[in-house]
Amino acid sequence: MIQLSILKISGYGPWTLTLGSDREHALQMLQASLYQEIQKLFSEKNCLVFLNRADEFFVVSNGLTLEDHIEIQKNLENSFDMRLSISIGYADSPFDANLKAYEGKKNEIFLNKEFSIFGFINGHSDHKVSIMHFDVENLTSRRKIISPYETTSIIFNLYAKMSKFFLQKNSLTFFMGGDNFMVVANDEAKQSVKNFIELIKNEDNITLNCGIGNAKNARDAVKLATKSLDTIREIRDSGKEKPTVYELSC
Ligand SMILES: Nc1nc2c(ncn2[C@@H]2O[C@H](COP(=O)(O)OP(=O)(O)OP(=O)(O)O)[C@@H](O)[C@H]2O)c(=O)[nH]1
Ligand SMILES: [Mg+2]
Repeated sequence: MIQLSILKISGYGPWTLTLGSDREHALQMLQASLYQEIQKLFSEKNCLVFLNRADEFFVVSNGLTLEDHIEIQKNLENSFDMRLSISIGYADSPFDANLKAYEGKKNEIFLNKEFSIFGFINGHSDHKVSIMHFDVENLTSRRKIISPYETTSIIFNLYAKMSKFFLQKNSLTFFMGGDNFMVVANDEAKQSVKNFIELIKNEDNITLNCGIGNAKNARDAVKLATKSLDTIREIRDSGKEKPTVYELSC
């Protein structure tokens, strides 16, 4: 079971227009500082925030109650002039949790009207979260022969393929920076990882490594996913044959 909280800036589009046309630098600074604060507030509560198109944020919020969300809203209201809505959903698959959150907002199902919180909440639970951390093998050596922008183009093409592939498995992919991607996964996605790695090897000649982490909250799952990825590197660097996928649970 995954609980997702989707934060969106309220009335952002019309408000940006009020800044005039010399606004892009200001919007970029605002979005970056908003992301910093949101990641800080949620990670302190053992969640992890995934940046979605810069003005929207997906939080894997397993274990978080309505009171926790209200506390975060109060903090954000103190720090920023703008308001954010939070849509919460939970389901067996990450994609369905996103649908529930969407439905809650669309149908104006309020969990708390004063703080613009919509949807359905599971709160305290001991269901598990699975995160897959993907990384390109030896991107550094490619960068020696491919220019920075061409490298970006390759990474974004990979992102598009990964998002499409894992959406078909009802899972959600996010780009984390560099050559790193994380998938908020269900069992179906985990079972298809080797197929995806093989597909990308055949189509694009890119080798991917994948660390998987399973835990009761997102931050622990991400920690274990990254630890799994680092374990693949350690096995490789010790000269032994490395696995392409490694999984840890707690
Ligand atoms: N978001 C995120 N970015 C990372 C992480 N580790 C590295 N990076 C980024 O990824 C880039 C590439 O680093 P690596 O993946 O370690 O380099 P590599 O040459 O591909 O080496 P291997 O992955 O070990 O084969 C770095 O410049 C960072 O920008 C991480 O844990 N999270
Ligand atoms: Mg890499």
